Amino acid sequence: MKEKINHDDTLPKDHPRYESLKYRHKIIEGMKEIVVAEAGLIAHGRGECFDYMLGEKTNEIAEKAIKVAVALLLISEKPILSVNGNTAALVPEELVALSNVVSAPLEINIFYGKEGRVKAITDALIKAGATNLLGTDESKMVEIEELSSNRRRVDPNGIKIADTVFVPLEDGDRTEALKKLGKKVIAVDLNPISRTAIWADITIVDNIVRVLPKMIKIAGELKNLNKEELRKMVKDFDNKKNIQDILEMIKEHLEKQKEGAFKILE
Ligand code: PTJ
Repeated sequence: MKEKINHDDTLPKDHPRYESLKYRHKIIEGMKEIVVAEAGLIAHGRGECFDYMLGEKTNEIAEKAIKVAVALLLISEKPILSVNGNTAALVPEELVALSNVVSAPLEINIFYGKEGRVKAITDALIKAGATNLLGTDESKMVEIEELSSNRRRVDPNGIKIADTVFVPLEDGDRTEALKKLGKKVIAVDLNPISRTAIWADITIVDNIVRVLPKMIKIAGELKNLNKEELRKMVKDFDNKKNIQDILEMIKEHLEKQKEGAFKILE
């Protein structure tokens, strides 16, 4: 076996799974730098599995949720973008760009509180151009009582006082706690029936690596609309229907695969 198999530069660009392998390797490299938790590899694999069932592309249902999510960020008084290890490894520059375009600070908030991880994630985001970072000074954190995991430790100027929190790739308990505190939650989760997906106000069922570039582009467009139009988009959105539509779409996609998947053999 070739050495350095984990390095991006050894991946042949014409490999049929190049994109997928590229992000897989980012996660592995991120784990070596302790940006990504060990469990982050498992979470990524679970995401890949759901992505297959979505055809590994952004569908029109997710596209609509993305648009409404951007509208909500733009009308919020104190929006915050929560960052964990996986997102910092996969899409650091895009997180910074979205933060700038919707004027929402990035807050590091991790589930696995291994020593040195906050610093490693801080460094990765600064390298990607971040200037407005919260959640970096562990001595200043306050607690969300409704939560028992490490995610209860939040920045007093960030998630604690936020009205809207963007939570990409989340484990199960926080969205429920944030909702009970009266906050709006936007989730990005490839699993449409995770607890996070179900509890969120707006669930984008798509891969974070495709979602962020779209959000950045759409934010540029929606910024020109007046707040009333944006409010109406948010008010008209039905997250239960959104998730049910995605589940229907997955069923249809799998049905098509019964025949379609074998076309590569012809
Ligand atoms: O960095 P930390 O310590 O905050 O930990 C982050 C992880 C992701 C390890 C932690 O939050 C965790 O254990 O999450 P779960 O419970 O595995 O849930 C992650 C969810 O994200 C799963 O439903 C996955 O399907 C989904 N997911 C994984 N990769 C992606 C994704 N969703 C969107 N885009 C992805 N690339």
